[in-house]
Amino acid sequence: MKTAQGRILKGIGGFYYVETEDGLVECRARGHFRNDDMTLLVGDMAEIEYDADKMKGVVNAIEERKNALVRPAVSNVDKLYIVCSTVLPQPNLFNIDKLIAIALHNNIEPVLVISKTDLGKAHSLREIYQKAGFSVYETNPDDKSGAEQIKNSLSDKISVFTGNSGVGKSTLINAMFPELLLKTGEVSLKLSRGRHTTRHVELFPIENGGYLADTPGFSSIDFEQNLEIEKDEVISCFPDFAPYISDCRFPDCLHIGERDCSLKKAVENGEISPSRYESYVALCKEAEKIKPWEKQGRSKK
Ligand SMILES: Nc1nc2c(ncn2[C@@H]2O[C@H](COP(=O)(O)OP(=O)(O)OP(=O)(O)O)[C@@H](O)[C@H]2O)c(=O)[nH]1
Ligand SMILES: [Mg+2]
Ligand SMILES: [Zn+2]
Repeated sequence: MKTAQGRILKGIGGFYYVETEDGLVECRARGHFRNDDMTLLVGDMAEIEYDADKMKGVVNAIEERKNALVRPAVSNVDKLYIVCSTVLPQPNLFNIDKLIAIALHNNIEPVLVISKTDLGKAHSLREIYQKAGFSVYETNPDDKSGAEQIKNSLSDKISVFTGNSGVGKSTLINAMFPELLLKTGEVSLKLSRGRHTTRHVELFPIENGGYLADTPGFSSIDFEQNLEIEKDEVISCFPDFAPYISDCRFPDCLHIGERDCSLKKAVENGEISPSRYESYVALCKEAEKIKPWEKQGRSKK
């Protein structure tokens, strides 16, 4: 038996596939993980014991996580690439803003990727998110430079691609790393929805260091994911609002119904995009509804 430390690259049917110097080792988790109600995640650094001839082993322990996302289920993430298409499916700004908030709350850098720029205009999306201070990339299959720029932004990090089913996550990853030969699927024209082609999260090592993850997409309807924070913390997930919130009349202003609110003035003046503000208000409302027992940070468990 050999011991090693390596990253979990995928997990399927109760097996975890851990990267070692000998290659990918198929591991089971020791029973105590189940007893502690702890699920291992793709992205975890695992301590394993394995038989190098059979390439099978067990995970004995995992290192403390930097962060953990629920959906997609992946840990130790540095950058979250939120992919949205100009059309087919239509972008949902609230879901984008929620994903950005989830990323920031977990100390992850959010990045916006606008796909299908051959089918529709990227301009208004780009403007909203560039103005808010985030990195924005554009891609389509005929534009090699977009994929190239994104590829150059990946090194030495764990980068996760998320977004609706059918926006083109796997297509983009194939454009950057053709050797991966990821499966892609047509979008249903009738429903303007993807077909959930990617079925599990998988991390791929990148030749110059770092990893990238393809993940299963969601549809706008089943995108249910709570931010799990207090109402007064939501504002910290909107760093673009920070310059505008010091002059409100009330020091504890939540910037929703109050008078003389400098954030609302910034929206009226066009300094903040109305959709960003609407998402903020909607997330505050959601935070109010979450029950206290749902808030217990699952993240670091
Ligand atoms: N015209 C156009 N089509 C694209 C573009 N990107 C992806 N597609 C097409 O969109 C469809 C869905 O692409 P996928 O890469 O499978 O989408 P996905 O985001 O991985 O979807 P899931 O795995 O279901 O989450 C495929 O038919 C792609 O060929 C693009 O930039 N322009
Ligand atoms: Mg896919
Ligand atoms: Zn205010």
